[in-house]
Amino acid sequence: MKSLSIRCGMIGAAAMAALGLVAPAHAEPVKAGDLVITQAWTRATPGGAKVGGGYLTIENKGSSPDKLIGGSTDAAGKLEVHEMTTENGIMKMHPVAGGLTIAPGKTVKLAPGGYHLMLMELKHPFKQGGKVPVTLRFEKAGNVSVTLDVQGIGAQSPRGMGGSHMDHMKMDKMHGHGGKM
Ligand SMILES: [Cu+2]
Repeated sequence: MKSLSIRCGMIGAAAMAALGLVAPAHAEPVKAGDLVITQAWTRATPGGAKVGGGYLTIENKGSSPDKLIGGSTDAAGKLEVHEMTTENGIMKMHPVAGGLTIAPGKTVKLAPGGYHLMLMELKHPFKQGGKVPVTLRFEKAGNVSVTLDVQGIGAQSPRGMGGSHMDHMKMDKMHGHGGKM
C-alpha cells in the first residue's frame, strides 16, 4: 500500500475537501476563549415571517462564568437572547435579563422551547440548506462569529428530531407581529 499513501500525501488538503473527506466548515466547533460553540442552526422561515429562532450549544471549558448578552446579524434588524417559559399553560418568551450565564464546566443548549436567539425584522426568508452568519456577543469572550445552518421548516433539532411544538406562527404572535399573512 506504499504507493497509495504516497499518492494521498500528494493530493493535498484542497483535493481532500473537494472529495468530501474534510468536514465542511459549518460542522466545526467554534472556539472563543474558554467557550466552544457547536450545532448552530435555525429553521427555514415561511414567506412573510418577520422572526426566526436561532439555536446552538455553548460549552464553557474555563474556570469562570461568561454571559451571552446579545448579538447582531446582517440577516435581521435585531438579535436578542430569549427565554421561553410556560405560565398557566401559556408559552411566553422574553429577553433574558442581564444575559444568559454560561457557568464554568457547564454546557448550555439553546433549543426550541427554551433559550433561543431571536432574530427579528428578518430581511429575507431563510431557505433550507442556507446559512445565516451571526455575531454573538459575550461578556468575556467578546464578539464571536457563528453560522446558523438552515434546517427544514418544521425541524425541532439540527437533525429534525425531538424538541417542542413551537412554530414560527406562534413566535410571530408572541412578538406581536401577528400570524396572518
Ligand atoms: Cu423569542
